[in-house]
This record gives sequence, structure tokens and C-alpha cells, in this order.
Amino acid sequence: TSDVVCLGESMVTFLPSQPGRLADVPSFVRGIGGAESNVACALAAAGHRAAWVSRVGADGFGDHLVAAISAYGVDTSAVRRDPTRPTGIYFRTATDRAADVHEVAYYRAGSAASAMSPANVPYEALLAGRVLHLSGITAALSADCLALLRELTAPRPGRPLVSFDVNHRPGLWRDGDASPDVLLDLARGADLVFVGEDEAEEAWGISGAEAIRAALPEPAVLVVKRGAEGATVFSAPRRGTGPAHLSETGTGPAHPCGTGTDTVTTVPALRVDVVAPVGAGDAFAAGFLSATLRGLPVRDRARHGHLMAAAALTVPGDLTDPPARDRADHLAALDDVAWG
Ligand code: KDG
Repeated sequence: TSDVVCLGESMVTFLPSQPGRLADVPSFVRGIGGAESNVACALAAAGHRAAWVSRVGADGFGDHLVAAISAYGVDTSAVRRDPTRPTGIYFRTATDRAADVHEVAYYRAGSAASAMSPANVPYEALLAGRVLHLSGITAALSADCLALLRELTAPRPGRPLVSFDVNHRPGLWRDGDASPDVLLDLARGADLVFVGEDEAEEAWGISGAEAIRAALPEPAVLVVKRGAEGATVFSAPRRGTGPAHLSETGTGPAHPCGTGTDTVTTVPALRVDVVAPVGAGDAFAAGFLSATLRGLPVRDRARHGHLMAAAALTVPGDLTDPPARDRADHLAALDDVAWG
């Protein structure tokens, strides 16, 4: 069995060979992306048993995704091939901070993964881990994918701990019928939620960590990521039932808990020279989940999140090897050097 099962679309990504507008970039370098498989790869690289569940086309890009994600040590045995639909791909520019240029071009409408639905996913594999990790990207892919997320975030006895990264991608919500408000509903059904302060503002018009918690009182643990400033973690008091082994506080199934009794822990981020922010949120989630699986205290969960995010922030692609566990533990224990 897996520690963490991650469900979501992955794509072959094409990163530019040089900075500039998409219109001007002459060539691209192949990589892999996909928020949820990024989390699975980082967890596997950190020594956890991680599985990725998805659908890809019966094409060369699908072959490459499955091979590349398996090469990280992720269990891909529940990935289904769809002979009728292609594997999604996307292109993006390098982050050009000075010129404020960042273009993303998705070619994923009608992809194999967008056809995931409650009728065709392997539930046994999905529910077999201690944690099921989902993200709001899936909700934007199709009505069927949204129905699947609604089902997986619905409270039910004995379900794994459900982790949900809001992952609002504005480019995916332009044409659909649904609005990013559904991400708030989905997050309410999860046990552990990751959301950026900026994305809560953009998706829901809610400003500030306390206001986000007030709008999202149900998850036992809510992590509000505040960019270079750090992260604020709201943890509800421990509840009697649920996967208690995963958490020092707030472990029960999702139900309204209010904010008054939360433990609030703010943990500054590491200062790094950012090469590309893409993948940093996934790395943060992986670090936080890794430390959660190890039963570490909340402050160290966030510190491990920041450490993995720092590694991802300093490379151009989505993925990089996380720091070795003993090195990460050493850094997480330091109070005065790199933090803040
Ligand atoms: O978090 C990184 C992802 O945004 C990237 O890999 C692509 O999954 C992706 C998406 O849908 O934006």
C-alpha cells in the first residue's frame, strides 16, 4: 500500500530554450509537469511510497509520462491508457520578472485525463493510501472531473486523509461553466488544505489568512501560503476519530470546527534566489505531507514544506531532487540561520 495516492492530470511540458515571449522562443526542452504527480515524485524522492492515478493517451507522450514518473519511484500501476484521447501537453515561457512576462499555453482540452470520471477511476487504488492528495486543477478540466472531485471530497467513513491543494489556474477557468467558487466547496470537504493567500484573493476575493480560515473552517488543517513571507497553519484541536496517526492535532473527518480554538502557527520561508516559481507549491505540499506522515510537529511540517519549495524555486522546471532527509531534518531544526 501507498503512503500517499495522488490523482490528477500530468502533461509533457515544453520549457523555452531562452527567455522571451512565446511568439519569439525558437525551441523548447521537454520535461514533465502536473501538480499532483509533482507531489508524488517529490514524496517518492523523499523516501515515501507514493502512487499516481490518472489517464493518459495511448501515445508517445503518455509513454514518456508514465516512464518518467515511474523513474522517480512512483507507483503508476493504476494509470489508465485511453486510445481515443491524447495526452495533454503545455508550453510556457521562462519567468521574466523584469518584463513581467509569463505565458502558459495549454493543449489539454479533450485530453485523456479530462475524461476521468466517477465511472472510470480505479477506486481501490485511489482509496488505498493513508493520504489521498487532490487539487483544484482537476475540477477545472471537465464536468466529469469536477463530479469525481466532489465524490472524493465528500465525507465518508474510513476514507483516507484527504489533502487538497486549491491550485487555482485562471487559464483553465475561462471557458468552462463552473467558476472557481467550486474550489471553496471542494476544499471544505478535505482534511488538509493548501491555499496561497494570493490565489484565495484571485479565485474568491477573500483577503488575508484569518479571513480565509473564516471562509474555510472545516478542514482540520489549513495551510495559507504567503509567498516569500512564509506560511500560516491553522490546526483544529485533535478529534476523537479519523486517521490519528497522521497528525499531532486536528485529525478527524472534516466537519465544522470554527476558528476560535485553532492553533495558529506562522513559519517564515527560506530566502532564496528564485529561478522559476513553477512547482514550488507542489514541493511545499510534498514537504508538508512528508513531515505529516512522519508525525512531526506543525512547525516542522511547514519547515519541510519550505525546504522542498526552496529546492523547486531554484530550478527552471517543475521538479528537482529534494534535500536528503537527514540534511532536511538538520536544517528544519535550525532556528536562527536560513529562516525569515
Ligand atoms: O504546479 C505546477 C503545475 O502548474 C504544472 O506542472 C502544470 O499541472 C499543471 C497545471 O495544470 O497548471
